[in-house]
Amino acid sequence: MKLVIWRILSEALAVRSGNTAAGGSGNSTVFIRNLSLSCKLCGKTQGNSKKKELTEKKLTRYFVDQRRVKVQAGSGGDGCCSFHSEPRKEWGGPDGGNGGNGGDIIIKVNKQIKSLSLISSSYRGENGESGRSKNCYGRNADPKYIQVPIGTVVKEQGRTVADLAQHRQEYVAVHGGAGGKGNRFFLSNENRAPMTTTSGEKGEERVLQLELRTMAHAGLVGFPNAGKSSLLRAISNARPAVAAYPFTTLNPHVGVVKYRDHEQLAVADIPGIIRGAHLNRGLGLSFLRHIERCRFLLFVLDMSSPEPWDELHCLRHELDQYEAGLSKRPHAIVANKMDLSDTNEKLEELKRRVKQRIIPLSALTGNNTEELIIHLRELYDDHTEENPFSW
Ligand SMILES: Nc1nc2c(ncn2[C@@H]2O[C@H](COP(=O)(O)OP(=O)(O)OP(=O)(O)O)[C@@H](O)[C@H]2O)c(=O)[nH]1
Ligand SMILES: [Mg+2]
Repeated sequence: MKLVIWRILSEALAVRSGNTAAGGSGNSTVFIRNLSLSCKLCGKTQGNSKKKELTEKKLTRYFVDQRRVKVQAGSGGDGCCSFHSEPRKEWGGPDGGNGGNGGDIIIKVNKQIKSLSLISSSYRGENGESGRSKNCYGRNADPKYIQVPIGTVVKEQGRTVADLAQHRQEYVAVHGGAGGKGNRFFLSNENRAPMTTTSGEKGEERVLQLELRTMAHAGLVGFPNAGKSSLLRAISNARPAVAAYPFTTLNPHVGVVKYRDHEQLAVADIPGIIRGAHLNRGLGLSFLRHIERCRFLLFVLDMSSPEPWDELHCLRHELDQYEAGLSKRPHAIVANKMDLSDTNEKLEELKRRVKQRIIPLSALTGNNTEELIIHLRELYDDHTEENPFSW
């Protein structure tokens, strides 16, 4: 490669000197500039590498939050039946080696992975090698890893068998079969020439359900169009799609709010919830499941709606119907769209009806978002001991 570049450069210099000799001094600079334009590095500095943001439609294709997988571990290698024999050593005795163990299949957490989209529907472990003559043992098969994101729950027939909440945590889904024994293993004083061998055991087989629950410190819960995605954009680095129609967000997005002392807090934008979500209406149950994994909740109310307190009541009802006491999690109420007219009267009415703290703000203008950021930190500091997950 270096040689080729060197050749091109030397040819370029040759042309340049030729041109100068012919009196065409202007051409040489043009030639060299063209050469540098074709270089990738220069393309980058000119801003060609700016990536387009993924649209919500594309994100749906990439984000998968549950998968059914069939896992079958590798079988053990067979034991070998052989007898040693060489010139002048006619009765060398049994020397058949044992087979190697089959490979396990291990589910392992990798924090770089964000969804279950790369998980296949079935996995098969490697088989162990068979034993060979001259007492050679077969090689044990290497385990096969299935990489999953943090917050994956492994279920078998609806029963949770593993809850993977830490980076690099592992769960051995199926064990490989043990290798068989060669005839050397059966050598004894009673039997000096055993012919017995055993074959390798079959690897275990299971059908597992992998489910992903968004794990964030805070979850934004609200009706469609309440401004959850706009709020996440306003307080964090995440860039979920925002539009004036319901169900813009089809997948949860997680953004990180950073504090001066380098503490980081994850906030999840959860797709809109409607009446009857606990009966799987709208985007339904799959998203109530994500809320279950948030340590505290932020109820986002659209203050331009006719009765925001009714929205709040309905949201709490849906959460409680899904899981009793879910709406009692530490929470705050965010009164959004306060930049619009007639919202102040509704805020007063909301304060009269609801005793909890209400944070009025506008996600669009960014007005009073600091109060929410500070309150988030207070919630986080107050409930650190309850944290079952480490970030
Ligand atoms: N005036 C005003 N408009 C807002 C505010 N916050 C959000 N909006 C608008 O409300 C509309 C919906 O906002 P989104 O952030 O997409 O709402 P969402 O809750 O994420 O909606 P879904 O993803 O459909 O559940 C958009 O047109 C926003 O521009 C606000 O504070 N003031
Ligand atoms: Mg949204």
